[in-house]
Amino acid sequence: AESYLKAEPELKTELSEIATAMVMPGKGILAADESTSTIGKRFNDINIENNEANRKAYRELLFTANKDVISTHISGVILFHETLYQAADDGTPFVELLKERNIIPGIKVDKGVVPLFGTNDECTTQGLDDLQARCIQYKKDGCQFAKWRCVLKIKKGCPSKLAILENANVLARYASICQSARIVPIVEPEILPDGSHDIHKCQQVTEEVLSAVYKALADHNVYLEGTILKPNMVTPGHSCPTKATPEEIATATVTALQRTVPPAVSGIAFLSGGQSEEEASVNLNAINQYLGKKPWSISFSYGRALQASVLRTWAGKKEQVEAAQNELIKRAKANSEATLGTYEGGAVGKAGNANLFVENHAY
Ligand code: 5MM
Repeated sequence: AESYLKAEPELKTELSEIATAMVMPGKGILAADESTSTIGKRFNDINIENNEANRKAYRELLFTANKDVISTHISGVILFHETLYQAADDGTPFVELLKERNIIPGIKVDKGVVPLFGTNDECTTQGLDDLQARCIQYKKDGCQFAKWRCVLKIKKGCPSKLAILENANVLARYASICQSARIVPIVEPEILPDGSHDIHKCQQVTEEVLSAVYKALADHNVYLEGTILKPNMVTPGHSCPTKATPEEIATATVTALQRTVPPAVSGIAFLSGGQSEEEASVNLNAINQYLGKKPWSISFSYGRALQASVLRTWAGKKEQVEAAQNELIKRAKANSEATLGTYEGGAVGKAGNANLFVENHAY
């Protein structure tokens, strides 16, 4: 107990410093942690074979985009296990490439979603068993933060109380283990956009889910200043006939967060959830422009909304690498401005307003 008390202030300082750097105004996170099967789906769209060499070439493209520009807009990158141990063609480990760019390496530590037996196709996320040992190793290997994604669904009778409680608890247990290994947990309870529900329903469910998550984090003694929340924006369901403006999305999203996320939390980094690249930027900008109480830094942790144009432009061709990197820079800059509420719109890339929605994105 004595050593715990002695270590505690230093651990807290370390965690809150990492978390603060991850959501520094003007910067956000590139979610490049697609598991092998998920990157396979992205590669399939551009007719690329899903093999190790192609996965490495693609991630090298991302991490070697113009050094000065990328380090101004991107604070951290979430990696998949395989990527953490890969190196560029010239032998430089990817982790070193990121550190040279002042980008914090992070790691996806969940092992994917699994069904919750006895529910209406709801799920939980696995990966707790050896998590402590993995986190200790990842910290040694340069990772300062981790990510764990849980998935909740809106449909008749869902999300159930069981799904809400189970996912809140597993996120809290994950967060506690990460912090014990000096790793900042990104807590991601994603409510999928599938469905025809309206924005009010999404807001109500988001509030219910987030309050359960913060109750569980408190029960598990998680140090909130050393955490980042990665939530969905509050939007109408994907097939809802009534669309919402960025201002309506901002109002509903910030209201839900105000009601449920303690001010102690260092930052909020939204997922893009199948929004088009431009929508994800414009909505984040509207959220940051929204006049109202926002005691956290509000940023992005986008996967599809930072990579769709990059993938389409690259299409596996060496001669397209630079053009693809420029697409990444374009999106990173737009989202960087959106964290400051100064994005004026119009930085449309190759994927433009293309809908990046993937049905039942639960993998
Ligand atoms: C980048 O995709 C992440 C990894 O997914 P899998 O573990 O299922 O392969 C995913 O968790 C992602 O970080 C979040 O869904 C946010 O990404 P989007 O595309 O919604 O911004």
